Amino acid sequence: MAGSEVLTEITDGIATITLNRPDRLNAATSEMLTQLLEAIRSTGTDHEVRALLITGAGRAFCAGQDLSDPKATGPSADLATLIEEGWNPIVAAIRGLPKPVVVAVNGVAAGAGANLALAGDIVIAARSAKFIQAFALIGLVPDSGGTWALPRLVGDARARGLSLFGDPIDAETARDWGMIWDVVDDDALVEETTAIARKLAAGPTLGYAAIKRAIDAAATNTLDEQLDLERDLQRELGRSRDYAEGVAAFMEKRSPEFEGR
Ligand code: T3D
Repeated sequence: MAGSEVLTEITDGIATITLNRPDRLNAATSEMLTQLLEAIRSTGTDHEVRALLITGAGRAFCAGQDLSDPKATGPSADLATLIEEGWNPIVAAIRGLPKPVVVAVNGVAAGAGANLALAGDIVIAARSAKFIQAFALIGLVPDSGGTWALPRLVGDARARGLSLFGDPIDAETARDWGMIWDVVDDDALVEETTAIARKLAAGPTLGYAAIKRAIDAAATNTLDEQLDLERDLQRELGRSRDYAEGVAAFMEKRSPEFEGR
């Protein structure tokens, strides 16, 4: 499948979605955001797909909103509409997707591009990648979930510093601060992230969906509510074929063959 600005390829249960405006560092136009949302939604409902892998073409992951788009900066620009119709549904779709989303940050991730990356479940950056909360540099507030995700990931002090200064942080600092899962050498990024996506695509998809849901719910639940949610999710999972297979494989001392149901 191919839109011109977002490419989608499905192989071995993995949908690889590539942001594809490399000459603009994959800065997003409204058209690109529409294509990205469509790619996430359609692969999300495709039963053959059990993991998503999002990356960027060329030397950048994504430089955020395309600032040369008159819709973003012209006299009639309505940033709320751009965010409401463009970035917000994408972040919500990734967070709410009942499948694991791996993000391969192949280069700089700036502005909404950084927060798009942070919406993923497992974020792996190339060693040369950088994360920039560039918003304050142009008089804006971090969007696309940045003010929600950053304090949770790196704590209040670092979230404020990153947002107020807009300085780049390198991939190793992002990992050491708990912003992302791991860093790999640039030339190993594709291989490593594909291996991770492959492992997740062969895993217990319903269980993964429940893990995503429970961890997200913990952001607002009380402990009692969370205990109830875990109980309810476990009740459902206890009836799944993958649970039966997981237990059988353990007892038989073999690797499980999960089907995602
Ligand atoms: O505005 C709204 O709609 C509200 C929503 C806002 C969400 C946001 O994302 S706001 C934040 C927008 N993004 C930024 O402010 C980042 C802007 N880009 C940069 O700061 C730098 O380009 C980078 C730090 C990302 C990379 O720097 P560098 O030196 O590696 O590359 P470069 O030379 O700056 O960029 C290469 C080309 O990409 C260049 O074009 P040229 O000179 O070759 O014709 C540059 O203008 C273009 N480019 C990079 N980012 C954007 C962009 N063009 C349009 N929009 C961009 N965001």
